[in-house]
Amino acid sequence: MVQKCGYIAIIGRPNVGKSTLLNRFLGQKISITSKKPQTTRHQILGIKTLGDVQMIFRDTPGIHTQNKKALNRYLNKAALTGLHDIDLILWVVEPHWTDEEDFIAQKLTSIKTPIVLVINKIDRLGNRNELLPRIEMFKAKFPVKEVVPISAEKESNLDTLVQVISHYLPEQAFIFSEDQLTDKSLRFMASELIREKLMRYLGEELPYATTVQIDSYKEQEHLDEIAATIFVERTSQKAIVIGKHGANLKKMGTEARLDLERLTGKKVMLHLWVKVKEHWADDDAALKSLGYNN
Ligand SMILES: Nc1nc2c(ncn2[C@@H]2O[C@H](COP(=O)(O)OP(=O)(O)OP(=O)(O)O)[C@@H](O)[C@H]2O)c(=O)[nH]1
Ligand SMILES: [Mg+2]
Repeated sequence: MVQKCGYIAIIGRPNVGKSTLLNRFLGQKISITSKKPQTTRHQILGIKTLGDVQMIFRDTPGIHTQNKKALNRYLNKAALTGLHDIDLILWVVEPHWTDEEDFIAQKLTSIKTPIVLVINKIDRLGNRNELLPRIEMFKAKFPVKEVVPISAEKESNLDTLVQVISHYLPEQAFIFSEDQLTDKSLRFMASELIREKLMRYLGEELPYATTVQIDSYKEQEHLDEIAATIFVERTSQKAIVIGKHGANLKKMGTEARLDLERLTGKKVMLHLWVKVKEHWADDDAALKSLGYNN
């Protein structure tokens, strides 16, 4: 049996549904998602082996044009590095073109890797007849190999997308074992699942002032014990994260713990602290110490 195997980067502006697409491909949540832009902050590999084809997906942070802080620069770099060395790029868009698509198009012109344009969220189009003109519009804006309309959330047309992807993968032996789902450690997953709750439950701006560090992760046979620190930039933010009588922290901690129990299949004890670290998002050294390494 000839095996096919290759790397596929999922790129696009923030909030278009890249991580949702990855999770739906894999049938498991390995990349966190939220209604807010800039949810993903790291490159995350998700591996799917289907018969004689192994697809190694790389989820990436949303590419954006407001380069305000060191963290923003880090995110764009994490999204755009390594695009030369892979087999296929899935450029995910919503059914309309924005300035950020222009910015991405410009970044992609010098890259030789084949690009498939994935129009996500087609469930939002009121009328199916709107789809064709939009596909034509995208093709006129940027020459791509193929355009595949999908809805990640409703899992529509994902089979077609998988077939298209397989076509671009080289014949070579699998790189990962067939049952491996991601390259990330439980420690990383724990910090991400906590950060997902911050993205989902804190107000509009506050999530961007937070990050999570795992202080210790003790794996035991029936129980994993995790201690983690949530960093914020100011004391006033600390109070909001904790909430009245600790209510916010408790709610977010419980949800993260339940996700972690689902992931590990064990009981989890999660200890959460909140600390102030000024300017962590605008300081390269601080970013590095918090695990943002390019
Ligand atoms: N209606 C609809 N919503 C979707 C679809 N796919 C994703 N979403 C929603 O879009 C929002 C953003 O999804 P994410 O997967 O976090 O987006 P992302 O592109 O990874 O975002 P960043 O990591 O911030 O770059 C979430 O609220 C998803 O539920 C879809 O097919 N249809
Ligand atoms: Mg994402």
